[in-house]
Amino acid sequence: MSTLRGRVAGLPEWDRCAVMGVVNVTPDSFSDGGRWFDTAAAVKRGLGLAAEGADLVDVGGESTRPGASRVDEDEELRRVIPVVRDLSAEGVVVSVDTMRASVAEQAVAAGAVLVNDVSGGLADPAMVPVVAAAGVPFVVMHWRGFSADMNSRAVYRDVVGEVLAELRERLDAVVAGGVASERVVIDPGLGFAKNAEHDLALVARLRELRGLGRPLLVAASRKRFLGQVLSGGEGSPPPARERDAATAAVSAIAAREGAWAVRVHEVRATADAVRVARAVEGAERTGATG
Ligand code: PMM
Repeated sequence: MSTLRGRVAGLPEWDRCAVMGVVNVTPDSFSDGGRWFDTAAAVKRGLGLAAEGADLVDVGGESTRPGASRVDEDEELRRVIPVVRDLSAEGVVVSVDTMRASVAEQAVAAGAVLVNDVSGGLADPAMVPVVAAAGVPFVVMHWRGFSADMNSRAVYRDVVGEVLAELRERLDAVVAGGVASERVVIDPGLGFAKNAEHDLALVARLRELRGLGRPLLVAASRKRFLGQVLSGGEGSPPPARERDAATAAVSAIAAREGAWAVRVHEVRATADAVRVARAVEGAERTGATG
């Protein structure tokens, strides 16, 4: 099934959908903000996620929740770099979640092996050249603009078709900019300039995104669309921290649809979900008749 999932040059290969645990070193991230807002606590959290089964740990210092304003560069560096350094030194496979080339560059120097840019290189013109020069894998997410006003850009006639076309354009641009295509991961950017209906359509049709020929990262964890699904559109949605079972359900779906990795805040249930998906894949392959 690795043909379905694809391989990312420069990273370990897992025999199932990989689990990326999230450490947001921010005071305001919508789902876990504030809890890991100092280096020691963030490192401890990252090690805990790895112990629970995270294959990679994604460290970010800037909240991208809808309406969020930007953090300044020095502050982002101060939050992220020591956490990347300490986790890498402990043998954790670290990715850095940043839209800034300077942060990506210093994080790679501190041990990060993957750059996860929610803007797909659009926010900072220096990002693609930095990633190309560093020779590290790069996550290109579907993005239509900064969080402050992204909800106004959630307008589509055919969300899957448009996300596919816009991702293809970014993929071509980053490859033209010198990033090896074998190192590019694509991501539909659930919740970024998308409403719940858009997010669900994308989850339903993940397989079509695999048509871009690159491994797929899916990051549904605790997002608004899950809150809306759980509230049934009535009453207030459950708080972010009560959306982990729903997140694990999406992880199982994504793994079955051939996602290369899922990015989650709570690792344990998703680590189980991707293993169940692998076992089902195995049964499918051997054509077990029971
Ligand atoms: N979402 C968030 C942050 N980073 N990275 C990728 N590749 N894809 C995403 O969808 C994504 C991301 C926002 O969620 P958080 O604040 O809960 O981490």
